[in-house]
Formats: sequence, structure tokens, C-alpha cells
Amino acid sequence: MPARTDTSSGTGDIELLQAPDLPMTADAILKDFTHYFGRMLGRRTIRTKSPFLYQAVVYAARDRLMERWARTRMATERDGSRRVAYLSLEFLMGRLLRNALLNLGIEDETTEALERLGLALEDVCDREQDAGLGNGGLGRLAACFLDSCATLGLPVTGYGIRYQYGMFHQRIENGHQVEEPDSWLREGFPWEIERIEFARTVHFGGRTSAYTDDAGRDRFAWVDTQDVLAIPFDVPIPGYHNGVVNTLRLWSAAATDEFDLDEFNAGSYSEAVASKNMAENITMVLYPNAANENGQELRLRQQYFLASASLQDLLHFWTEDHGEDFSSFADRHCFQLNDTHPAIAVAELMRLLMDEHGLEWDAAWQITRSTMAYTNHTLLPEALEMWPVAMFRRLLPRLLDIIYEINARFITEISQRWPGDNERIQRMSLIQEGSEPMIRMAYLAIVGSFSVNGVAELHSQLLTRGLFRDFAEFWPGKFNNKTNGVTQRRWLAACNRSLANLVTTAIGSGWVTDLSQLEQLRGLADDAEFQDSWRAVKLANKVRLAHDLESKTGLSVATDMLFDVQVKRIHEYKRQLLNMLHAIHLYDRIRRGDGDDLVPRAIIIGGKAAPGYVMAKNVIKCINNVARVINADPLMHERLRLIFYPDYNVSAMELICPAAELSEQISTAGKEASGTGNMKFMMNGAITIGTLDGANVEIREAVGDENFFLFGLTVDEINEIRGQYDPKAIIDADDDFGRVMRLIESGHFNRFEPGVFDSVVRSIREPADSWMTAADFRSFVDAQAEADSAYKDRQRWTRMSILNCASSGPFSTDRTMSDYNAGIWKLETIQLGHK
Ligand code: 26V
Repeated sequence: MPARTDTSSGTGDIELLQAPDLPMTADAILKDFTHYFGRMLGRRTIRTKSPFLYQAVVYAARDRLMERWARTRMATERDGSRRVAYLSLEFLMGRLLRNALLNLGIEDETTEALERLGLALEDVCDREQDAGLGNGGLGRLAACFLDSCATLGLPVTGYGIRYQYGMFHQRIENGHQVEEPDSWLREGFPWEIERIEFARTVHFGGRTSAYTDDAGRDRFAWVDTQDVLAIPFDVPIPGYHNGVVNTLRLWSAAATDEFDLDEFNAGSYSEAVASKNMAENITMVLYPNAANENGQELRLRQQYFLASASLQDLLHFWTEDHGEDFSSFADRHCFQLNDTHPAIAVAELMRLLMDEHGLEWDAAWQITRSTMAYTNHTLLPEALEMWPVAMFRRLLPRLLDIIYEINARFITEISQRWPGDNERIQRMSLIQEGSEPMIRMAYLAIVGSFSVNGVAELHSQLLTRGLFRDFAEFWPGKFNNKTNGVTQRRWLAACNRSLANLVTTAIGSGWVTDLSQLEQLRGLADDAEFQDSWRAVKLANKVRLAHDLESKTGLSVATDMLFDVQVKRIHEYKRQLLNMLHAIHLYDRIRRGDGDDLVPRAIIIGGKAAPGYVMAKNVIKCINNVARVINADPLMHERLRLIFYPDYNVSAMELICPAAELSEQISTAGKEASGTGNMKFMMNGAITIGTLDGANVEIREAVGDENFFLFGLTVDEINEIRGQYDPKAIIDADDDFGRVMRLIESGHFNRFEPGVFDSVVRSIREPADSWMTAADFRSFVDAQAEADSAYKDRQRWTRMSILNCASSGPFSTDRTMSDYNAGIWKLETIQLGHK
């Protein structure tokens, strides 16, 4: 393509002429690699483990993204078309290299270039640290969304925080979780571009001051604030083979001045430097998702920092083009709030529009209410965010004024609709009154948004019937469902290349951008030859995982075992304990000589417990203790293994899901909003054993009852039983269960560690156990027995496996993003003049 000369932006700025596209050949990639490795990074010797090899490959790939990135920006900024800002405190990106090469279409060329140097792309990719800027499902969902939006050509920008320390690393020491900091930036993050020119200032503290402006209008100003600088770092998000490169903009906090000169001059050198730390602390660390982390002031600072910097960013670009005319702002913008974490954006947009841009309340509210959309990701009451009014008054006084005003007007609306219904007003108020008045962030998000969605059919129904019932009655049209998904580019094409190749050979490669095409595999489910190839792929992936397990735990796993996997955050509602009880039951059966018919099984459990979540940490310890006894028993050899997978993260899942055969999705019904691991496993041919919870319900509908191992109480049954639940009676009436409990309670798994199992036993035996673990024991064990017998019939199992993959089409984030776009965003796709 010739260089263009007509790209001046109309602002008087001269834009750099576009260079011709870089060639995508192995030769060109090798040449660029050599340049970066030798000249820019200043290295000469090629050592397989060197991080500089990886960095040089990234620079070569990044060069090829740059031109596409600039073109995408021009296409979206030029015509002033509508765009979405996806606001999220978490983006769990994992590694970026493999995905970038795949989407750019230069995997083979890069492989070849490296081979000429005697290097394997695999090893280079493994050198990349995970960008672990998220806890789990919610953060990984945001990352999958970005991939799908870029691939669909939707102008969506991710806005997040550039935490210096991401999700902690987990080490297992004598069965206990030990946390280690994740200093993922230590060797640099070669994907990011710092854009200091777009830095914004974010205020904290101070007070509100009323004044009359030149036009005689009453206005408010936020004065005497402490200010923090927000510096954006941009990460390119390439679409698949379409020339689109979207942006993830991550904000990093810095002191506005290197130090506070007043304090410095007063002689307090350390105070001056300390206030610099205060500013930089804001983006220091990702909060682990746990109830005990709720209410921390630093977390509120993070939330406001993200919301304010991101909104200012968009308003800045708006006023560059439109001055102070906001009349069409709402036609061009939409803000998707990933849970309530960035919900303060509702009040911040009001503040910016009124205080900084001079709009009246009604005009500002009209804009806010037609640009904000909120996604709820949990029904657990402890995860519903509330902030003390007092903390807001101290930290964000002007925002508190605005929230009070929003509430006052909202309450007027309610009392017009339901005159005299004071109870309803109390229930729906944005402020929960009491000795410590609190702001209900979910209600702020609902009142300030035009759309509220849940993340799976069941979850969305439970929201409108339960938690948000009053609001759904008031605004029925606001509430909708958008079932989650995962991107098949990462979760099949990149992480399971042998299965991807097999599928592509059978049905072509259309599935990479249209997952519904996997349906065509149905016709091959009983094809003997295809089945053989399918099994060979699974076996190779099991071998690969077995090597990884052995290197990480020292335990060998026979690859003819049924790989039974549960990986996800450790939480009581996800019931890793139930899985452990089943492991003990199998152990007991083998020991009592009743296990000869059992299929050999490797039970793999992995996940992190929030550092302050004591019960979840106990669960890890207990699983490890049970594992130690089982794995040391010669009777169990090649028949039963229980393995705790340490430091589970995105990259681990890329190795685990291709090898999994049975996917454990065993949460208490009504507690898991959706689940997305369930979808990754299904796509890779694992069969689900699960409750009717979250997206399991839709997975089962898609694949058919006969290809899903269902067990457990339903949401309605659980609600009925509550109050009469009697775990002791259940245990006493079930011989298998009784034996399992006696083994645990006799100290069999903690001979020299008294008390280790006490809390866990207590929770199982507790009539008030919210997770009702004991209630589902029998049906879980029975469903496991069905899985066991299905596995014995190789053809049957393989058929089920193929059908699971074939039915995973609806669980692509391409579908999810199309649904968001059709129902909420209404974006037009990016039109690049040329690729
Ligand atoms: C809560 C907190 C509270 C303390 C501070 C840090 C923090 C971080 C996150 C959260 C809420 C997490 C909610 C969540 O992760 N929900 C999951 O969202 C997935 C994507 O929609 C869904 O598949 C899972 O079922 C749901 O548990």
C-alpha cells in the first residue's frame, strides 16, 4: 500500500504518514526479530530460557499490530460513530503472544522464523508471564469479550487498572496455601504503550463549595482536593484475521508532582515522599475477591480512579470535536459497567457534565441514564457492594452530594407510583439507613442505567424474581439476560491445536469465527475413524498435562485414568468439599474391596483461596491431606489419584482444559451466576457433571440430557428444604456417607495434625449450612457412578465428548457480544478502508 499524505487530522496537527504494511513472511519476521534482539535489547547469545527472546518476538509481532491499530483508531474516530467503553476493575488477560500471532495469521511464519534459529515457538510463548489482572470468571470474561469485539469489528475499548501486582501466586506448603506477590511487570510488559499525553487528574478529599457563575447560575465546585495523576497504558487487542486492533486502556496512578513542595520546604522530606506513595498505592495491587476485603478505602479509591479517568478521557475527546455541545453525546457513547465495581461512574458522569461542562441536572441525567448499562455477576449477598456514607463524605464529598440528589429524585418517582408505601421506599433507597448508613452500589447502578443484565438465563430470572424484584416491577423493560461465553480463539484454536486441526480437517475452519458450525461434528459422533482420532488427541493432551502435573507436584498420573477436573476459585458455594467427599468415598470403596469395577480416576482440583477467606484455605489444606493419604496408598496405585494443582491461572487452564474428560460444575443451585470454565471444558470435549445452576442449565439443554451428568437439588427444592435441613439424618441414613464421615472424623487424614478437619466437618454437619453439601452427596455419588459406567464404554464416551464439543456453539463470546450489541449497544461494525 502506498504511503498516504492526507492524514492531517484537521486540528492543525500533522500526523505521521502511514508506512506501507510490514511483510508477514518468515523472512521479514526473522529480520525484525534479529534487529530487536541484537540492536534494541542489546543481546547476542540465544538461550532458550531468555526473556529477551520472548521480548524480541513480541516487538516483531507488535510492529505488525501498530499499523492496523492506527487504522482502526482512525476508522472509529473519524466518522464519530457510536462506541462502547467497557469499564472493569479486572481484565484477566493471561498471555498475549500466542493469541496475537493467531489473530494476525502469522503463527506458522513465526514458528518457521524461530525454527531457523533452532528455537521452538512453544518455549518462547511459555516465557511470557500471565497478565493476571483479575480474580477469576468476571475478569476472564472481560478478556474474552475484548477478543470477540475486535473479531466482530465492534468499536469497544476496555478501560481498566494497570495493577503493579496482579493475582497472587500460590505455593502449597505442607498442604497449606502460601501467597506470593505477582510482580508481573518486573521484566517489563512489551505489549503496552505508555500514553503520557493523555494523562488525567483525579481528585480525592476536599469539600464541596457552592458559587454563582457568570451567568448567575448556582454551581458547585469540588475544592481543596488531593490530586492524583492517571496515566494510560494502551494494550493492543487484535481481531481475528480482520485487520482490526482495538484498545485496552489501563490506568496507572502517579503523584501529580514528584513531591509536595510545601511539605518539602517545611522540612518534612519523608511526608513529602510518602504522599507520592499514597498516590501510587492506588494502582499497586489487585484486590482478591473475598467478603473480608469488602469496604476497604483503597478499593473505593481504585474504583473512583478508574471511573473518573476513563470518563474524563472520553469527555476530553468529545469536547475536542464538539466543544461543549453534548446534545448527541448519548447517541455516540455507551458505558458497560462490569458489576458494581465501576458503578461510581454514574455519579462521576453527572459531576463532570454539571461541574466541569456546565450542564443542568436534567440534561446531565438524561445523558447518564441513556449511556450507562450494568451487568450483575453474582447473587451472593456478601458480594453486593455497599460503601459507608461516612467514607464517601471523606473521600468523595461532591459525589456523595450527587448520589443524595439522585436518591431524592428517585424516591419521589417511587412515591408517585406507590403513594404511601414507605416500606418499599426504604427497600429501594440508594441509602441503607442504620447506625452506619451505607450506599447500595447495585441500586445506584440500576437507577443510573438503561439496561441491567444477568449472565445466564437462570441467574437473570433469579435477579428479577429476588434481589432486584422491586426494580424489575418498576422498570420491567430495563432487565435482560446475556448469557456468558468464552472465546474459541483462545480456548480451542490456540490452546488445543491438535483438536482444532482435527475439527478443521473434518468441517473446515469456519468455526473459528462462527462457532455454531461445530454442529457439523454431530454427523461424525459415531464415525469409528473420527472417534479414534478424537481419542488420540485427548490422549496426547492428557500426556502433556501428566508431564506438567509431575513437574509441579512430583506425582505421576497414568494417562488411561479418567481425568476428572475441578478448577476455579476455592469458595464454599462451589463445593470443592463435595468433590473431596466423593474422592474419599472412592478411596473407601477400593479399600473395602468394592472398587474392582471402578474406572481408574485422577481427580484434579485447583484454585486459589482469597488470602483472608479462612474456610476456603481450610478446604485447600483438607484436600491436600486427603490427597497425601490416597496417593501414598499402594492399593490406590493406578486406580485413584487426587491431585491439587498449584497456582492455577489462565495459562494453567490452557493446558488443563484440552486434557479434561469430566468437568466438575457442582455449585449449590442458585449460587453460581453463570460459570465460564464449564464452557471451556465443553468446547474441548469434556462432559459435565453438574447441578442445575448458572449456564449449566443452558449447556445441558444444548447438548441433551443424555450427554450431561445431572445431579443435585434445584433452586426451588433448596428454598423449600431450608429450615428443615438435617445433615445428620442424611449422613446417618446413608451408609457410604457415614463411612466417609467416620474416616474423616477418626483423624485418618490428619494423624499428626489435630483439628485440621474440624471446621470442614462442622460446616457439613451444620443444619444452617447455606451450601447444603450433605443434601447433594447421594445424588452426586450416583451421578459419578453413571459417569464411571459411561467411561467404560469407549464409543459411548467418545460420542458424548464429540457431541459436547459440537453443541458448544452458543457459548462463544462472539454470540454473547452479538447479543450485547443487538440488545444494548447498537454499534455499527468498524469499516476499515482496507486491510
Ligand atoms: C467481589 C469483590 C469483593 C471484594 C473486593 C474484590 C472483589 C472482586 C470481585 C468480586 C465479585 C466477583 C463476582 C464474580 O466473579 N462473579 C462471577 O462472574 C462470572 C462471569 O460472569 C460468572 O461466570 C461466575 O459465575 C460468577 O461467580
